[in-house]
Amino acid sequence: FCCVFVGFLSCADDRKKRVLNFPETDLALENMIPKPMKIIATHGGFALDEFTAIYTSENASGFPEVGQFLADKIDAKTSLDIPVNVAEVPHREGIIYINQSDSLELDAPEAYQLYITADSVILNSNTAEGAFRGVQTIRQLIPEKSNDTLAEYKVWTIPTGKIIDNPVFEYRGTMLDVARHFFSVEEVKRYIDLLAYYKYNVLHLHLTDDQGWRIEIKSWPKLTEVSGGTEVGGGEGGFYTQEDYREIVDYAAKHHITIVPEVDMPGHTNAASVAYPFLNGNGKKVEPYEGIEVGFSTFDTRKDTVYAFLDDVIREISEMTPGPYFHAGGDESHATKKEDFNYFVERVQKIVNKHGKRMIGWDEIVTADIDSTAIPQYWSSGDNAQIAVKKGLKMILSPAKKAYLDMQYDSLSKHGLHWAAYVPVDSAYVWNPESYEGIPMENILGIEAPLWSETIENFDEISYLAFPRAIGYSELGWSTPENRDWEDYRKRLANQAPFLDRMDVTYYPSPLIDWQ
Ligand code: TNX
Repeated sequence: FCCVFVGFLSCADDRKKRVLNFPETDLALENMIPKPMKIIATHGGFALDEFTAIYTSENASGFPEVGQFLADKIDAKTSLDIPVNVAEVPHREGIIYINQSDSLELDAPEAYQLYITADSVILNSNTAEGAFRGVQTIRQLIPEKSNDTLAEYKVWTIPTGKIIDNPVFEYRGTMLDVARHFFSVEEVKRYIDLLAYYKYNVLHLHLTDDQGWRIEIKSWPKLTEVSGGTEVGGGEGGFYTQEDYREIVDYAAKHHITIVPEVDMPGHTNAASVAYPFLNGNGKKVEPYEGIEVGFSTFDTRKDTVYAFLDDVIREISEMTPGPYFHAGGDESHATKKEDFNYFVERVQKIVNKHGKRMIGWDEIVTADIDSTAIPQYWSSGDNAQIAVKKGLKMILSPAKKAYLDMQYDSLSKHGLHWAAYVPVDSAYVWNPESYEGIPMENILGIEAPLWSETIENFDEISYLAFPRAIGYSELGWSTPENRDWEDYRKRLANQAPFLDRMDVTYYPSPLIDWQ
């Protein structure tokens, strides 16, 4: 009745003031992935509804953007239009505060604390990055469906309590091979949307291989003019202009995700040599290649012109890449003599460092005389991992038989390979990066799940191989071993289905999971 005379807001305000009778909640039983470090439930409810507003620290860099990101995601999920940092909104209650704070229980760049009471949600973090991770937790706590019996308006109940959270590993990545098959900027953005929700912080792009070169280099234009147009199986390929690449980097940065660019060398370089034959070192005539064999190509490691070329390539890519890493490949260089390989890796590391980046390389690089800033990525050789330990290096764990997203789930899988193993959803989850093959924790920077694309060529096929396994790797990278348990995980995973469906992700419906 009051609405008619004094307007909608004051009427709504009267309704809101009624105490809502929430059914008992349990924050500790929510389906959060990755599982937060510490959860204390207080069994009440916070009403996310049309009266909610978001306020952030306004002078702390990146915080207002994190607040707006949350508002946009709430809108996508609930159609609520939540104002962010709007001064005079009368009668708002049930506020979400996102505060910059340097007095957290944990002093770490991605740490956050979340206090949820009936009146407010308070998210504290020292950095916008930490706040962004905390926002993903809030997103995951918002139920898919509103409760329409609590009040005359729709209410999404967020369980009350406290969460203290921080990741175990500082590097939590996945890799997308855009060389074997090309994926568009839009497809990469969709992938980033999904990774961000599970608190990944790195996306490694495998930009070059025998079958194609995907990144424009202004000083060597034929790389993409000639070798951007080929891919596995004879499709049309594609490549990122420098503007496209910057767009991906910016989009990732808005999701607090670092792009790691990879130029794979000295092997896996047939496409580069097709464009510029002087690079070729295998003594054979180079032809475009659309098969999936590996190990036949190599740069000529003893020519100074090859290093002049690489200086340009690494400089141009590094200039567009704000993150600290440059991945120089180094795997399966079977057509390169051992001493040439080591010489090559040593010279390339100097070029990478000169352009301000830390070099990552596949585990084979450990035989070269690399310095302590180099990061081997363990994919197949336990011996190489032990050499890395002896050299005191930090490494990235991507053991193929556990962490390769392109491995088939089982012999019936529609896509994927199985040279390392079949990797069903439980096998992908049940292992400990903290104690893998006796590698000490201090030698592990983090984990990464690579998605090679010989057998996939569109987003649905990415989805089939990456999901749900990528969700499990996010938990292996973030959550403590005490907080990981297959039986508990498989229930939480089952409850990701509504989110994945809403995002149009055609995940593999593993029979090990009782999908909701
Ligand atoms: C091995 S893993 C490769 C890739 C293939 C992949 C397929 C690695 C460093 N090299 O060239 O795409 O197997 O699973």
